Amino acid sequence: MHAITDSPEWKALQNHKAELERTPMRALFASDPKRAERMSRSVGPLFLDFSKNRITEETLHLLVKLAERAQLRQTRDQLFAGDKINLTEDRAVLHMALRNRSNRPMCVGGVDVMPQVNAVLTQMRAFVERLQSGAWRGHTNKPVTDIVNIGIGGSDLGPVMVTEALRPYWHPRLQPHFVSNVDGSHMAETLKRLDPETTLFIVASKTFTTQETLTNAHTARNFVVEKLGSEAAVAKHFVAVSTAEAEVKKFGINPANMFQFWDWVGGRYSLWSAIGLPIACMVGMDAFEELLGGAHAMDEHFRTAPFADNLPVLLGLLGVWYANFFDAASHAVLPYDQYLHRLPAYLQQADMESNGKSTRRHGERIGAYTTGPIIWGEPGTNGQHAFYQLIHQGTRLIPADFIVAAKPHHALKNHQRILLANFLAQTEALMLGKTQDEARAELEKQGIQGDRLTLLASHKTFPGNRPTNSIVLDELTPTSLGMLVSMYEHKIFVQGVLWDLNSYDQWGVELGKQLASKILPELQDANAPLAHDSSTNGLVQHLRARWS
Ligand code: G6Q
Repeated sequence: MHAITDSPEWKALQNHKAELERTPMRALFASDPKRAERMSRSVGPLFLDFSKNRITEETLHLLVKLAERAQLRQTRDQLFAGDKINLTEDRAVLHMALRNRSNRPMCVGGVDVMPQVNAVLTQMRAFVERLQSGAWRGHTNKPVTDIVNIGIGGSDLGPVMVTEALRPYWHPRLQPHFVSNVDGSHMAETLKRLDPETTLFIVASKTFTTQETLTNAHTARNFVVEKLGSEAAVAKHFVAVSTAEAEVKKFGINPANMFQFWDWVGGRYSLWSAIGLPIACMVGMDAFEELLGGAHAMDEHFRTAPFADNLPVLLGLLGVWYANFFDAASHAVLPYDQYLHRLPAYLQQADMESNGKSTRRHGERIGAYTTGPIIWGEPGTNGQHAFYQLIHQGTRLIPADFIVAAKPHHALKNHQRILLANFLAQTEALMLGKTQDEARAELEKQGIQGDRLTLLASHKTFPGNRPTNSIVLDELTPTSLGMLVSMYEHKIFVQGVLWDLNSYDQWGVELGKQLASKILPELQDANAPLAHDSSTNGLVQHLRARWS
């Protein structure tokens, strides 16, 4: 099969880029007072202004043609139809069914999955209501005050990110904790602060075989049994979320306390499933269902809106534009919202695990183009005092998404005004830059002259023309958050289609799972023979001598 880079649409974009290079964004704005109006779109409470990008209407038109060439429409239809588009794992990709609030049938292998989805939602509601009301009691008959989610990767990052984002909705009696790392300090530090009598552990693992999660879960189990003096306590202090009932039973958790999901839900797309249980415990089932509703509204938009008005399609195409035509190696996610402080880490997994690949769907190696960018970021305004220097004046082009909620959850109006002013000022400055003449004029006003003026003017010049998307939520609510996350999930899908990737497997993750289990016995037995490279052998010996 031909690579997308051989298509006339790709060539047309290359030529167009060469032409466009002569016109900076500054000039595009100056020549068209309606630019922002024409390059903004709303879906419910989510507003996207993508006018501060190095594009014209022609660019958009050519990018949409590229999407057509890549068969985006057909692949999107296959996705929603439950076709097994995850070819290497022979699975459908249907996390949209988990939040399908319309309840129209969605099928995998000809079977409507909605009844199972709704049954688990009902089970979750009953559990969450008992937990929040205090009806669920621990072994010593006390209500739960602390919830510890034990999971890693997709069974951790989504729940943490959303739970943190929805902090204003937390139940007042409950505190969440998330233990993911196998580094014992993560569990040890968490357990130090917990009373076993009032703690509930949620063991979250799709496969229920992940070494880190099972190690942490066994440690937590020992803690409960030891402190409460009875194996019977496990039933009151442990629930599981998994696709693997037999493994859950083996661990000793009663299947009645197990919340199920299915193999057509990828780990990093699973926060909408029972993997979202810690979220629901903290914010309540109504708010959790609002989160699902927001994501569903974005699914419907993605499924039906024309490409030129379709937020995930637009964001996906803009990403391709910079990654492939401007050689942008990374993409920054900059939430101007402290509640969204884990969004960059969450999107790092969602995007990089999905599109960090170099094999095409049918097995050909990719040589002629780059795929998924490095995703990174931190909340603003903190980032401004750290890495924004490089975004403004570095030699690399770093497209960035700026995300903000107009209405805050607090009453500190002055803080919000300053936050919004910074959000606006940064995207404006990145677009406009500052010419050498402007820098000189500013310095002259301060009375600086001669060689010093020349030196400072060149250091205080900003190239500008640096692209940003502005994403504005009316307010950070379960609904708008659901929309935001679903928008990014579909953006990732769009890019995967353009790059001809299977965005839904993760062989790099599986490799990590295999490798450590090979070396583990060599740390358990100090005399085990070593047959690695000299560096690894040396490190094993170095560690053996210092540890245990
Ligand atoms: C996500 C990945 C990976 C996975 C973890 C945890 O898409 O597959 O991050 O979520 O490795 O796996 P389990 O849920 O099976 O423990």
